[in-house]
Amino acid sequence: MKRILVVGAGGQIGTELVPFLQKHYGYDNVIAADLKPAVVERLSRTAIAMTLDALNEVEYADTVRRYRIDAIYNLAALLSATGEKDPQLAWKINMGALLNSLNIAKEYGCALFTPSSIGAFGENTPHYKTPQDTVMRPNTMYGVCKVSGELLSDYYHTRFGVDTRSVRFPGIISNGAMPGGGTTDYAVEVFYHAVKYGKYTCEVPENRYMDMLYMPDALDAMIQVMEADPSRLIHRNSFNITAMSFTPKQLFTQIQKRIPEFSATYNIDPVKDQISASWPDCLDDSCARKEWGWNPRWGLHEMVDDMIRACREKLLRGEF
Ligand code: AKB
Repeated sequence: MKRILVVGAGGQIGTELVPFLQKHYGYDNVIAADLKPAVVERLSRTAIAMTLDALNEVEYADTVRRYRIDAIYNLAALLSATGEKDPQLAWKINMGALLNSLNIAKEYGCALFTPSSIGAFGENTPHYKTPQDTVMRPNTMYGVCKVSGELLSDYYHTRFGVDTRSVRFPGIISNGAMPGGGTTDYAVEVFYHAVKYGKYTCEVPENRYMDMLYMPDALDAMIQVMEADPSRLIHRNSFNITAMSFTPKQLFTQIQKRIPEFSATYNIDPVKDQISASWPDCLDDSCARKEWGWNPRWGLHEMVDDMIRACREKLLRGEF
């Protein structure tokens, strides 16, 4: 059985990826690592957990050696809006964690998954049905890191034979840990606000389309791409994937249908406005479908039903 290390395990994706991997590979075969001791304390209630700074190559390599790790999921990163507040820090963390992961994967023969993003695209990219292989000239530091990361990961595969694989995540909607610092965060926050307060102020323009994915599909995607038959992979870093594309207004209309008292207002954040305007409206994910069988199960309506149900349950339990 494979042994997996999840780096940055306490974030939005890691919090749900760790139990998902445990179900797939066994509890003892999944190690959850995060920078923050308080987060590691939380993770350790349900997983083998440890403190790890992904920028410390010696400590990182030592962990991989000690636990005889076969595959790394490198989730350590600052997201798009936070990245614009301190671009140099975003480069340091996002590229530093990736470069260490690549070198350690090369040294110890590990497979490596590092998510890319719709943020890898930019204003000059075709926005409708954005092709798998197209213009990539992002104008955010997050996007610059994602494109650089895709190129580096492909380079380590062709030059050194490292088994690097990745998907370009759209906004991920989930009800485990909150996202933080992303442009697509509104699509998660709104559910908590709708259930608790019946209102929400959105920082993204009402008619701005962006691709989205519900967490169960994001989890499936990560395992599926990592377990895919390598002989079928024409691409590696990174695959377009999507399950739905909607505007804030369209999402809020669906919430209103289920919570009639809900109302939304807008207070546009200029940074999120500019970032979201430069991203695709909807991706073409046909290569992922063809090369490793990507086939999302959750659309807008099922996702909205499930998010409202989950947030109501959390509210009843006093969790927010
Ligand atoms: C963000 O909004 O920065 C992320 C992403 C789409 O990569 N959720």
